[in-house]
Amino acid sequence: MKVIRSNIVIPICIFIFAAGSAEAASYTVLEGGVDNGGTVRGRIILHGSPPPPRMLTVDEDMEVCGDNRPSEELVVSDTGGIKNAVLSIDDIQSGKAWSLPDEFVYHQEKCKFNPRVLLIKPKASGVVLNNDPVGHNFHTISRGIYNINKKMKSESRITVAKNKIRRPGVIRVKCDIHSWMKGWWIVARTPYTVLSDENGNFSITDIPPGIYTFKTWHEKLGETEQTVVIKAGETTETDVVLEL
Ligand SMILES: [Cu+2]
Repeated sequence: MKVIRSNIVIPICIFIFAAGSAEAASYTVLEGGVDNGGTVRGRIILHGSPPPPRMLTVDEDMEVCGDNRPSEELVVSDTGGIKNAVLSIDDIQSGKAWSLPDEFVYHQEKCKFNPRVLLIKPKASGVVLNNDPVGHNFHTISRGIYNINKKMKSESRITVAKNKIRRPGVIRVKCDIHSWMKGWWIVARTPYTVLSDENGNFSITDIPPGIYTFKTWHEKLGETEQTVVIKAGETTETDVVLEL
């Protein structure tokens, strides 16, 4: 398999919270899948040494929530790989089937959102669980994608009905009782949307050949875009280096 490598250093100084255009064409799944598609893979890497994790003060419900804890806003491996970056190609109108579920599950456990970054299929329904024996106040912030601000009793749930999440984009999640609780919901535009793993690795497969915009998003490091060329049956290797 031919591998095309491009190493790109992109300094980041702007944090863009909102998602891009709301009015892109909707995505169509090709029956029979993508024949002889290409792959883009690589690593998301932090430039330089990571700072020590910021410590979060746990000052409510400590008997359930536990002690002060390191923030997970920037998780970097020993070799500099960045976890929980979102990599996507949004400008594909038709292609492979979705692997994200039609119904997502989101947890609050020991006063922490799990997972920290959740990928969601457009128009998916879902459930938010409070698994803790204390109350939370589940609060989402977005530009009209899905906004809710609701008290949750201990061991309770909120149901998110189908179509309540209106469009792709970024939704910030917080708890108003426990100020350290933070999370993100990323509503994908296409199935060509993945998270980097704990070593910063990612792989997006079955891409129809073409020239696309390859996007990265990270909650702390912001957004980048670059052009990626996908050839039939080939792998394009792209490492993205982000700066604090
Ligand atoms: Cu809470």
